Amino acid sequence: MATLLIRGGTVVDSETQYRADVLCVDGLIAAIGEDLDAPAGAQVVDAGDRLVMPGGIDPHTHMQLPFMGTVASDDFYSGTAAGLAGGTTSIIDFVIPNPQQPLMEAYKIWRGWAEKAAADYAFHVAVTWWDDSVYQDMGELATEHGVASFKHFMAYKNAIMCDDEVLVNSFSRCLELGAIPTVHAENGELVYRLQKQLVAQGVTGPEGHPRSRPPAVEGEAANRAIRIAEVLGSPIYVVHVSAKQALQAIERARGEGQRVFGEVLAGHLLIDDSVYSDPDFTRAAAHVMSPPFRPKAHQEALWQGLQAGHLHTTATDHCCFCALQKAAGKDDFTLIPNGCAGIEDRMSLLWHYGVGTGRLTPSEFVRVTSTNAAQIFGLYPRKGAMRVGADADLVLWDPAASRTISAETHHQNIDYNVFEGRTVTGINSHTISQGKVVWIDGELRAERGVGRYLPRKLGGDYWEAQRLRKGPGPSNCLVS
Ligand code: URQ
Ligand code: ZN
Ligand code: ZN
Repeated sequence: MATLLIRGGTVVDSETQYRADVLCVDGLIAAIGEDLDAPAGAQVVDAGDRLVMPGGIDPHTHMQLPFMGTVASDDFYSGTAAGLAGGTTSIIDFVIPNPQQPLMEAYKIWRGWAEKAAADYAFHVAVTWWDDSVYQDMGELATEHGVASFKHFMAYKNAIMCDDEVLVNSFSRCLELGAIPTVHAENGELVYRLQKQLVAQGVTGPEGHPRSRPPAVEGEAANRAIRIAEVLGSPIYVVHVSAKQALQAIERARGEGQRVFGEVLAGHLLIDDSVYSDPDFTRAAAHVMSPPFRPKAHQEALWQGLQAGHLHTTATDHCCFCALQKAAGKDDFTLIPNGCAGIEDRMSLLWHYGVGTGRLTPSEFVRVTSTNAAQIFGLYPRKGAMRVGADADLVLWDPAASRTISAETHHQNIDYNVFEGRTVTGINSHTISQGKVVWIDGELRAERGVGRYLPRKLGGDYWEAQRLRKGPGPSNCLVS
């Protein structure tokens, strides 16, 4: 029986903070209280002046994703291990079937890949095409495998892009199942047209990437997806909101009582589009991801959206491609594999730039790095909660300690770090996963294959609330 007692810390959850010991037995939180006794044989960690918080949940990663002719360089072991090093103890990754590929077939392939994970994981499953078999597979995935969210790429024409027919069919199916639809909101037709125009004008470098995906391209798609969900009466979650225009679409809908959730990446909160003007191809290409990093004004708007509660989760979209892989687009930016890393640095970045500046309280930090994602995606209170019976996934947080981010020292399997050189104050001295210390003062003790698949709860409070509402518009819903 593995027993760990974390003594003398300050527990921080999504609501409050208080001095308490935390006892973990066999991977679960067994007790939280003052002056707990250490059972015989227990490992005791003295928390000192540190905080004890739920381990981070990153609701948006792509470990070893086959994409744009290559495969993301962090796999389910190395990527989750890097997450543990930075205080993230669960991920929600993506099964992305090729068009015409059965969803169940793709799901089984991804499940196989994930068996090497060092931390717990769940999957959003992408709906990239439609016919009755997709309808059936969504039902099996939801009811038999606990897939409580389905992804829709509105970008990536001629690859995994969904048209409105797929969106309408799939959102309707999600509502029937009590699963939440999520969207990558960029108008893929516009991107395609702008890419062709730019290349024809001789713009082939990474500077073409943001010009082919201006903020309006994201704003249109976000609004369209939100309106479709409104008419169908389904909640909706917009991933990697990067532009004011998309945030405004969310704010409007939420102001009218529609259930819309937003996600923001650490990268989009901190990095602006000047990175694409770098004359060095490798450095500029390292920042090619979609949606792209935006002009400065968008970052402040995103912080305000996070503080105002219109953006609910922070993520990384961790999707690593090394310089050699990015070089595929040396002569044509549309061929640069899209994606950046972030899983190891998200927690410290959000603390340093969020709590450290007064934008977020410690409890709000817990909400946006862990609890909200758990509640939206059906993992709460197993994950994201400081309560007896929850998984013992925790971080010991030292608000006074600092580290400097660098590809030289990070554990991510990529030769570049988009946060290179930033010194952050507020780091995890320990990470506890399944009740075991897997990170302690710079030593990573990740174990290959101990990560578990997380089936998730369907429906939830907002489904019941949704069902009670009648009539057209946001209150409309398919009452069974
Ligand atoms: O679009 C995504 O979320 C995947 C393909 C990762 N790449 C990216 O640029 N965001
Ligand atoms: Zn995306
Ligand atoms: Zn993604």
